[in-house]
Amino acid sequence: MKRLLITGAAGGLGSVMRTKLAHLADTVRLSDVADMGTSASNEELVECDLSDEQAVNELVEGCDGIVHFGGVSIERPFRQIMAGNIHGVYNLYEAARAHGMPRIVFASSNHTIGFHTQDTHLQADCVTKPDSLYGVSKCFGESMASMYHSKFGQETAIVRIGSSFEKPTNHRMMATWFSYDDFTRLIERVFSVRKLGCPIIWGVSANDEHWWDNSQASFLGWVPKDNSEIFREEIEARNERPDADSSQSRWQGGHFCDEPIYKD
Ligand code: NAI
Ligand code: 15L
Repeated sequence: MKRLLITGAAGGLGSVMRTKLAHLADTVRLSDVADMGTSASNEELVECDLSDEQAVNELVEGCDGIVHFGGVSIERPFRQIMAGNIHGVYNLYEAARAHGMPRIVFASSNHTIGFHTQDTHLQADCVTKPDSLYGVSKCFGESMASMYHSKFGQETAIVRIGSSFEKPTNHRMMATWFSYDDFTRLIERVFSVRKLGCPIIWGVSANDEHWWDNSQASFLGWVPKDNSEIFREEIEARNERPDADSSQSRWQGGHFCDEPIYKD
């Protein structure tokens, strides 16, 4: 494609993926409210607050694909979540509608289903059970993707990311870890299949411990390759196993289930 937009480019995933996804487009447009560093020769940097409707409209113009990482990524007061994840997602989908409906990868989260117990195996069409205002905002994003698909034909890959970091850092992440390379290969498939639609895909590697079944997204031809087991010794040496009745052991969303409602 000619131009790929990556929002949230200053964040943990954005700063890794700006390099890993560079081969997908002639130009990669990067946006964030935070500092994105210096641009490589194939990059355009655009400072943009996702809650600014006009700015997002201009940001999306001329883009053939979007990887939407931008927004609040943990539990925060509602005002912040509303700006980044509610207004921000509305602005993104309206801008996409105005500019030829480029295919979108929406970074959703396991916190949409965090209050399912860890002994439950879930399909993509399971009932949501958000564990936080943050999780609720990601349910909103998933619903926006679905509505814009049904009404206008906008295509989105809704990726319910588990824990996408360099490596797992606790016992829960043995089941939720999603390697950067598996995520990269998933995004490559999303932009190469002829017809995408609006599937929900569990963003998780091929971990021995697992709670999520991706068979409903098998049409993508994406098969994760990495496995958190290679980190097992390190995890067990560094972390005590949490009590069986703690949120870390009981709920899929782990400690997000214990978060209070934060006030400004
Ligand atoms: P992050 O917090 O490191 O990056 C998010 C970026 O969005 C930040 O650079 C921040 O400045 C930017 N941002 C926040 N509000 C904004 C606004 N109003 N306007 C413009 N930019 C704004 O998060 P991370 O880990 O890189 O995650 C990326 C996306 O993936 C997030 O949407 C997160 O919710 C989602 N996700 C990540 C997971 C992970 O394991 N890394 C797991 C599940 C979901
Ligand atoms: C998320 O949704 C967060 O954005 C990320 O920071 C992690 O907390 C991840 O979920 C997780 O559940 O490990």
